[in-house]
Amino acid sequence: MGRLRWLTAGESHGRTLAVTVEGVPAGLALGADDLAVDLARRQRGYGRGARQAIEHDQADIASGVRHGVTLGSPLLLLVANRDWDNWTRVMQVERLSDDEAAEIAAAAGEGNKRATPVTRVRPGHADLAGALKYGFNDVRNVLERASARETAARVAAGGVARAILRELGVEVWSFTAEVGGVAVDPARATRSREEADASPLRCPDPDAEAAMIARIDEARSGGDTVGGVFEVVAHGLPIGLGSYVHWDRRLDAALAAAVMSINIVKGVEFGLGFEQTKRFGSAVHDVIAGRGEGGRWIHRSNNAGGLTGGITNGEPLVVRGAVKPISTLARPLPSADLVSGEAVDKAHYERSDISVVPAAGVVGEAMVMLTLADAMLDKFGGDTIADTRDALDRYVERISRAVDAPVAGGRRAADDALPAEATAGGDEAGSGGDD
Ligand code: EPS
Repeated sequence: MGRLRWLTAGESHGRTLAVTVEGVPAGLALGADDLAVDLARRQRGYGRGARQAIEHDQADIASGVRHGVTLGSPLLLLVANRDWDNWTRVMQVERLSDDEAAEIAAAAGEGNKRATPVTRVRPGHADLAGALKYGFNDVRNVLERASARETAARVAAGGVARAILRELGVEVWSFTAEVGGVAVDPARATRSREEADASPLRCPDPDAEAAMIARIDEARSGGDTVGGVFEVVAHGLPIGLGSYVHWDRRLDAALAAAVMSINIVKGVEFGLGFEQTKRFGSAVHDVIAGRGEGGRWIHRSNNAGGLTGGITNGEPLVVRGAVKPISTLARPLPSADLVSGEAVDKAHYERSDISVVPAAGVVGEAMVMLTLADAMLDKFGGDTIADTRDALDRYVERISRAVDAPVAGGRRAADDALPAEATAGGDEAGSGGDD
C-alpha cells in the first residue's frame, strides 16, 4: 500500500497543527466544511477538559484544492491552536533574547505554571522515556508533541479520506462501547446512529450511557480518570481489499497498527476479538450462505469483523480500540523528578480530561478511513476519482458474476476455445519432453 501518504506536524500549544496528505485523486469535491464536521465531533464528549472550550477546530485548506475540487497535488491542512495566544513566549520558535528569557524566569518565579519547566514526570505518559531519549531537561519538549492534541490533525486528514470513501460507496462511523467497565447492551441499543452521535458519550444504549456518565463523575470527584472501548464500523467495502500473500499487505495488520497508533489506545480487536479464544471453532467461524441478490456473497454472521486472511470479505468492518485512562490525573500519582532523580509526592498537573472515549472513537474513524482509502487507491488506482470509481465498478461486476467451473486436469474452459493445432502442438511438445 502507501498510495495515500500523510504526515502531521505541530505542538499542542504551538501556533498551528498541520497535516499534508499526498495521493488524493484529482476531481474530488472538497471544502473546509467537509472537514469541520469530524473536527467538531472530536472535540465533544462528556468528560472532556477545559481546553476544548478554548478551541474551535477548523481546517484551513492551504493547498491541493482549487475552486472546491482536488487537483491531485498534495493537500496541506492547517488547524490553528487558539490557545497559542496564551503560550506565545513559552512556545516561541525564535531563540529567546536575554530580556525574553528573564520575562519567563520572572513569571515562573511568581508561580506561573506555563512558564515553569516541567520535571516531575507523569506516570503513564511519554514524559520520562521521551526526555531521556531526546536529551531534554524540560518535559514540556516531550508533552507538547506527545499530547493527543495532535489527533486533531489526524481527524482533518481523516475528513479527506471520508470524502474519497463516500465517492466509493463506503461509510464509516463509531460509537462508545464501554466506559470504566460499563458496556453497551446490544439489546438495549435503541438509538439510531444520528441519535447516538448527538448523545453526551456518542453511545447507542441510553441506560448504559447513564451508568458510564456516573463512572466519569466518580472519577472526576476522586481526581481520577477513566478509559473504555470504542467501536468503528465501515459499511460498503468490496470483497478483496488487502491480501493474504504477504504480511505487509494484510489489511487487518495495517488497520491494527493505525488504530494502535492513537495516543491512548492499548489494544485492538476485530469482530469477536479475544472472545473467540474461549469458544470452539464451530461457534466462531462465519458460515458462508452463498451468493445473494445482485451476486453479492453473504455470510450468516460477522464474527470475523469483515476481514478474513487479511482481506475484506464483504461484511461490515468492525474494529474496537481499548482506551486506557488518561495519564494526567488531577490528584497526581507519586513519581520522580527528572533532574534530581528523587521520588516526589506528586507528578506534574496542569489540566486534563477525565475521559476521552467518544473523542478517541472519532480519531479511530479517521485512522480507519485513512487506511481504507489507501487500500482502495492501492487496488483501484486513483489519478482521478472517476477512474477509481470506474475500476471499482468493473471489479464489483466481475466478482458478482458466476465463477467458471474448474475443468479436470487443470485445463481452463477457455483452453478449449483455442485452435486445435495450438493445443495439439502443446501436447506434443510435452510428450516429446517425456521421451
Ligand atoms: C487535547 C488537548 C490537550 C488535552 C488532551 C487532548 O489540551 P491541554 O494539554 O492544553 O489541556 O486536553 O491531551 C491529553 C489527553 C494528553 O494526554 O496529552 C485535544 O485537543 O484532544
